[in-house]
Amino acid sequence: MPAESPATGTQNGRQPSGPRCAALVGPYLSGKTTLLESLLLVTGAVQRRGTAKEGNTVGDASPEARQHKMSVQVSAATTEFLGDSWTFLDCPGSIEFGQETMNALMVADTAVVVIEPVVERAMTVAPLLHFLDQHEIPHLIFVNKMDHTESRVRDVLEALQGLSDRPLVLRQVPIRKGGAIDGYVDVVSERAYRYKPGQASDLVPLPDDMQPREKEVRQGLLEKLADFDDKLLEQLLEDVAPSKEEIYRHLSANLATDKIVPVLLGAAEKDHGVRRLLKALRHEVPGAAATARRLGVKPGSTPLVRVFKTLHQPHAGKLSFARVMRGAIKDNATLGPDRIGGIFRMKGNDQAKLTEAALGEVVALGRMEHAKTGQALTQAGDAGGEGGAFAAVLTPVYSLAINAEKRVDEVKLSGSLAKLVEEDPSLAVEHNPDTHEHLILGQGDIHLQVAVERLKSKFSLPVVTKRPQVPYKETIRKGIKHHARYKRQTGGHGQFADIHIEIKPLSRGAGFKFTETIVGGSVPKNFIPSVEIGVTDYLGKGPLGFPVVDFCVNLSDGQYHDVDSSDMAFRTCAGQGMREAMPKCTPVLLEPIMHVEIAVPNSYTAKVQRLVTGRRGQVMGYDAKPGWNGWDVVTAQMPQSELHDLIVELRSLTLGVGTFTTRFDHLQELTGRLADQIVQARNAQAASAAQ
Ligand SMILES: Nc1nc2c(ncn2[C@@H]2O[C@H](COP(=O)(O)OP(=O)(O)OP(=O)(O)O)[C@@H](O)[C@H]2O)c(=O)[nH]1
Ligand SMILES: [Mg+2]
Repeated sequence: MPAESPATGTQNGRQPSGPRCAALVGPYLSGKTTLLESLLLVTGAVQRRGTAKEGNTVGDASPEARQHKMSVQVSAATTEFLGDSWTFLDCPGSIEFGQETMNALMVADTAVVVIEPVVERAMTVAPLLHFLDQHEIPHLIFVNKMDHTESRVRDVLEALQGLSDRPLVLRQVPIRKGGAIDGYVDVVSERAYRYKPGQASDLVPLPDDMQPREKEVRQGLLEKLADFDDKLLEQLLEDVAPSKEEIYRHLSANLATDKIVPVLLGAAEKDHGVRRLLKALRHEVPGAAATARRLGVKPGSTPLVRVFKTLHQPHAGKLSFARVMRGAIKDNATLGPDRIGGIFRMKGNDQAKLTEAALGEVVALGRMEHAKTGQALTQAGDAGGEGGAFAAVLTPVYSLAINAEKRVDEVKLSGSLAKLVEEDPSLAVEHNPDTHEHLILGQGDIHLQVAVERLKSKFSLPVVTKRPQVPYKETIRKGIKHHARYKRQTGGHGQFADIHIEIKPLSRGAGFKFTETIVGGSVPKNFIPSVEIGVTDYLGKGPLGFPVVDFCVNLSDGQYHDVDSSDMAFRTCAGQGMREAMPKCTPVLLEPIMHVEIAVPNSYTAKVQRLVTGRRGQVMGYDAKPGWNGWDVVTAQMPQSELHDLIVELRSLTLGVGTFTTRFDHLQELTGRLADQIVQARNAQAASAAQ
C-alpha cells in the first residue's frame, strides 16, 4: 500500500479514492443549483437538465424553494465521476439560510465557492470566505456565468483577494471571441480548449495573442506555490521549469492544507468548465480520512457519523443527513438510543436504499428520532468532543409573534415548532413573559416566512404572525401618601380594611420593594402579607397600561375590625389604594434600550452610524472587529422598538453582509408624542381584548 502523507492524506501526491464530498456554496443566485445540475448531467446521474426558470432542478426540489425561486435548504446529490463517488451539497446562498450552509461545510472535504464575475458584488462573498478561512476548510472558487460578463477576471480576482486570507491562484485564462468567452487556457498544462455545447471542450492551438497573459498568470501561480516550498522557489530563481506533475502535486498538497485557493472559470448553465472543475476536484481534493483528521475526529475504527441536517417529511418521517466520519455503518445498527431505520443515498428528492455506508459517504438515516442537527453520534450516543469541530449556532436577528390560526391547534403548534427548530438550529422559539407572546426567532424575514410555510405544508398547521410587542414598562416620577379604606356591609358580617401607604419612586433598575413600618399592631401582622399581595397584584398593569417597576410601597399605618377584617379585605383594600394613588404619582413610560453591536465592512461604518442615529439610537463608538480584516463593530444603544426590522435595512445598506447582536441594557423614560401613541395603542388593544 502506498504511504499516506499525514498532513494531506494524499497517496504519493494522488488523492485517495473513496467517497468524497464537496459543498457548493457562494452568494445568493450565483448559480450553485445550476452547477449541481450540470455536475449531475456531465457525470450521467441525470439525463436531462432542470433549470431554475422551470423550477425542476434536483437541488431546489422542495416546495418552499420553488415558491421562493431560491435555495432554502441544503440538498445532497451523489454521483460518480471516473469511478469515484462524489456527493455534492447544494447550499443556499441567502444569508438567512446561512446555518444550513455552515453545517454542510463542516462535513465536506472541500467547498466550491461559486461566484459571479461582478466586481461590485465581490463583497457579498466576504462572510463565507471568512468562515472558510477560520475553519481552515479547503476551498476553490468557481467563477460562474462567464458566458455573460464584461468584467475582467483579473479585476474580479483582485477584489476577492482583498477578502481572503489565502492567496487566490488563477488556473485558467479565458479566451474571448467578440464579446463572448469561447474557451480557456489551462495554465498548468498550457493547453487551450474551446467550449463545445453539451460536450467536453475541444483541444485547440493556444492563440498567439494569448501567450503573454498565459505566461503572466502561470508565473503568478508558480510564485504563489513557491511561497510554500523552498525547492520550488530555488527552481524558479534558477529559471528551471517545474514539470506538470510537480505543479499538480503542489496544488493538491496546498489545497488539502488550505494554503491556497485555486480559481477556475466556467458557465454552469452551459456546462462550460464543469468537466475541468470535476477533474480538479478528483485530483486535488483530500479524502474523508484527511477531513476527519482536520476536524479533530478521534482516530479509530468504531463508527462515528456527523448529522448535518434534519428533515421531517410529511409522510415518510424523519431523515437525518449524515456523513460517516469514522468506520462504517450498517442498516439497523444502533447509534445511541436509536436504531438506524434505513440508509439512503440521496439525489435531491430521490432516495436509493443501501444496506451500509462506508467512511466518507453522505447518506440520509431513517427514523433516528433522537438525533439532532449538528450532533456527532457513535454507538454509545452523543460523541461530544470525540466527533471534532462543528459550526456554531447563529443568534437570531429577527422575530415574529406567532399563533395557530385555530385555537385548538396551539398545543400542536409548540410540538411542530420544536421539530422545525430540530431541523434548523438557527431558528428559535420563545415565550415572552412580559408581553405573553409566543415568538419565533430567526435570521430574517424570508427565513421565518419559510418556517411558516413549512408549518402549513409539513404539519398542516396554518398560523398567523405579527410584529412582536415591545415589552414597555412604566414607573412614577413623584411619591405620594395615600389613605385607602375598604368597607362593605352585605347581609351577615361585613368586610373592613384600612391602610396608609407611602409610594416613592426608586432609581432605574431597582425593581419593586414592599416594606412596612406598622407600630402598635394597627394592622395586625397576619394581614400584612395580604396587603403586600394586593399591592403586587397591581404591578402587572399600571396607570398607563404597562407593568410598573422601580418604585416602593411602604405600609405605614392602618385600622382593622375584629370581626369584619380578613385577608381578602386587606388585599382588596391594597389594590384599591394602588389604583387610586398611582395615577397621581406622575406615571411615565419606560422603553427598553438595547446594547447593539453591528458588524460591517469598514467602508459602511459611517452609513451604519447614520442608520443608528436615524433610529433614535446613540453611537457609543466603533472599533476594528477582532479577526476580521477590514471590518468594524459599531457599538450603540438603541430602543428595542427600533430593532424589529433593523436587519432588513442593515442588509440593504451593506450588500447583505452586515449583522448585529443585541442584549437588553436598561429602561429609559419615554415622553412626548411617541409615548402618547404607544399608550393609546395599548389602551385600544386592551379595550378590544375586553370586548
Ligand atoms: N448566464 C448565466 N446564468 C446562469 C449561469 N448559472 C446560473 N445562471 C442563472 O442564475 C440564476 C440563479 O441560478 P441558481 O442556480 O438558482 O443560483 P443559486 O446559486 O443556486 O441560488 P441560491 O441557492 O438561491 O443562492 C438562474 O436564473 C440561472 O439561470 C451561467 O452559467 N450563466
Ligand atoms: Mg441554489
